[in-house]
Amino acid sequence: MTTVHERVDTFHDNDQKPVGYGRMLRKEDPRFLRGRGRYVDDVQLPGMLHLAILRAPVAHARIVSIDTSAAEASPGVRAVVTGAMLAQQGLAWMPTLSNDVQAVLATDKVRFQGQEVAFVVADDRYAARDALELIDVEYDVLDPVIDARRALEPDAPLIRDDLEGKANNHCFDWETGDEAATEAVFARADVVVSQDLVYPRVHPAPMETCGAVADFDAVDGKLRLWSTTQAPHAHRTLYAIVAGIPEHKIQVISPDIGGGFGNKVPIYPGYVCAIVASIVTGKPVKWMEDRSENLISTGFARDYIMRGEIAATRDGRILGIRTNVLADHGAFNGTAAPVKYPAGFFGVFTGSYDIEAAYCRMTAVYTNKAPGGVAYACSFRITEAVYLVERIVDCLADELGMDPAELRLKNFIQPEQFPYTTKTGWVYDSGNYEPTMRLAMDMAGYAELRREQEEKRARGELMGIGIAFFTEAVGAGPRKNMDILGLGMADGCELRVHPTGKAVVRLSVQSQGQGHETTFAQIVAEEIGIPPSDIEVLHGDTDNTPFGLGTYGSRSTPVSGAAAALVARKVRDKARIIASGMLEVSVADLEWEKGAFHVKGDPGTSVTIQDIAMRAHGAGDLPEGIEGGLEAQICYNPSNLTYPHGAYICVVDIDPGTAQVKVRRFIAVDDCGTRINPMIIEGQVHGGLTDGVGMALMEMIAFDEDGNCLGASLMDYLIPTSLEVPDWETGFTVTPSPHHPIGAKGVGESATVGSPPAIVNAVVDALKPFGVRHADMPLTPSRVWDAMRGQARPP
Ligand code: MCN
Ligand code: CUN
Repeated sequence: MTTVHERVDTFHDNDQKPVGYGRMLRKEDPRFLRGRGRYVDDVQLPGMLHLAILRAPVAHARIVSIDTSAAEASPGVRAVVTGAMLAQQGLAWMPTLSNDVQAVLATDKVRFQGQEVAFVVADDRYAARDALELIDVEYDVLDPVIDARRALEPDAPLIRDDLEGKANNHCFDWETGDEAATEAVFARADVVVSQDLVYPRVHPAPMETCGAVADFDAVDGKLRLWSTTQAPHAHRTLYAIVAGIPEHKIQVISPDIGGGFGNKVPIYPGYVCAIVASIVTGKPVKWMEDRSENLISTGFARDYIMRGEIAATRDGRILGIRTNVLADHGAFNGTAAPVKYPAGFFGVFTGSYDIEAAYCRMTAVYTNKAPGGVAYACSFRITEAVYLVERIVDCLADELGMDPAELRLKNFIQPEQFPYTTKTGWVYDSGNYEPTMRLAMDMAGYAELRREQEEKRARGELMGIGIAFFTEAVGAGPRKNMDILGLGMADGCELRVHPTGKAVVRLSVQSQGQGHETTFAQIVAEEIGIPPSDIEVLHGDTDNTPFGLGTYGSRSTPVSGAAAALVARKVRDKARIIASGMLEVSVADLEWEKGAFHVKGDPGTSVTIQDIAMRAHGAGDLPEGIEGGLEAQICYNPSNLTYPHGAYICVVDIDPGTAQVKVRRFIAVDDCGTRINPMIIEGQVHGGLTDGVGMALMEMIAFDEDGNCLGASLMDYLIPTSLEVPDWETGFTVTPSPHHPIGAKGVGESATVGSPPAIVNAVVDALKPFGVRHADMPLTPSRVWDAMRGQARPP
């Protein structure tokens, strides 16, 4: 349900009008809706073999011996490979995206349940899986470290004894802000509130699991790899570095992807195993993990234990925010984040507020759990940061006896303060927070909701209203301070207009369901007036697209979107010169009107972009110095991130008898600057809000004390369905980004970032009559029940 009237052109693309931004059905949907998507598992190559991975049954153990003889003798088996065999080729370990190393196959120890130990290549998937059962591994089981707090105890078992000189489970320390200045504002504050918070380990759980088909051609030395990757170019460079195969001999193809949500950013051992298997057997090899493998071994998200502190004056002026974080990185630091940001963009934990000082100290540890860390629509850890600040602001409101909306409105960064440099050094490009907040309050009928709540409380009914306001930093990023493994975070784009005026635009980013084939065609259409249906978007194939770092951190629109607009403008500039020749006037005498140039003051004398395309390729002279063809390419280096914001309000009812939380209403007002396709934006927001309900109320990857993963299937790892979510009420404001060529900001992760604190704030608000000030996610009935009874279960 969209409650706010929109002033955007609604159009039908099949009218073939020169159009750009606006609602438009997705060009990719006809194939998806008809089951014609082409996913990695749809790739079938002649003679293709199948690979299955043997995984560690325990969380921490020394490998004593591995006997593969029975497996090798099993029918249909072509090869059985262990870590020791990979070690002989120097391939047992690979670099992670955070300058750590990760075992491709374990050689010395297994360090988390589900870790890759050996693989079998066989004629079919069944033979491969059957043979796994025949591999005999003897383990010497060690005590595991499951709790991050335990990891730092002096007598804790050492997990990373592979790292030279490593004597403990410490992964990294990081700090940001000014400790002394923060200390000073805390010392003079009237009110200081602190709260311990846990953002539990969750998992993106995309519909399609991870997989790859590797095809190494020994004759031409070329490796073709179809894989579920959100960043095909970055992956190719890493394979080139690890395997020593030059980049022009590697083609990474990322076909249709059934959801990524950050899960498909890292390089997984399975991809490398498939490559090795193809080289060893000389055949194409497919590896597709199953759901349990995906849940236990691939990139998790969050797992932050946080203490938040907030200092304020008695009348509600926020002075400072301080936080201490213990980050659980699992067995290997496989976090995907720019090198200089080991904690991702957590530094934006000062939120949307104009405060005097801030400080964060973080310690990250290794534990016997799967690696990962940055995934699940996290905007590089902004999810954790926004949860922290929006929870402690609510705790402060509670302490001050102030309305949480009023407290936020009182402390917002003001529109004239932008660009605003936060106390941790982030430069927010633009924002206008109060109208966004007011719109959400109007849509919710905030005052009326509070009255209703009062009446219900008097009757003993439990109703809660929760607010969250967020600012995100998306569009990584300026190359001066952002790179992943030395690769600057820029993106290329190439646009070619064919003689008949149809076009193809090639991107370095890769859609996992966000609708890029539609929205990038719209960006180009807006600039050169060719209808989106005449513009083909190509992505996900390194041989056919320009280099760039890929899709995550909601960076496609901020970075590639800018590239697409600018490359189209380059083409238009050339078209203008050709038009001046065709109309025999000077360039200065031409006026552009979407899709055509006409002579100033004479709209009847014009040439369309299609006419120009034909002339660019056809017979007849071109103006002096102009080459034939109509195409351009660009590499876009963003000067800053973009900072979308939003105001979310959640209304919950809690059954006092069962402690079941029902999200009755959810109002989401998002500001992502210029909106390219409002329908797609709404879809992104709906999806993210649903994720938020999952995280706030249902989802958690839990472990028992031995390190057994208790969330290894969708029976145990609960994700929301349409039954658990309300009809979303969405609205928007538009504050363009001043440095982005079309003023657009990212939106793909906004709702996942903003919704969990709104829901938790609503639940805590509902539980106020019980004196509850905080309860940790996921707020399952048992946790809510415990909170009502004044107990807290360990996370
Ligand atoms: N958009 C728009 N106008 C804007 C901003 C965005 O019309 N001002 C459109 C874009 O054109 C694009 C979509 O919204 O079609 C998302 O754009 P953007 O915010 O740039 O995010 P990305 O395209 O980079 O997508 C990445 C983001 C991330 S990081 C995760 S995680 C996530 C998300 O997208 N994973 C998703 N949304 C997802 N949606 C689907 N269906 N599947 C996933 O795996
Ligand atoms: Cu953090 S999940 Mo998205 O950036 O691919």
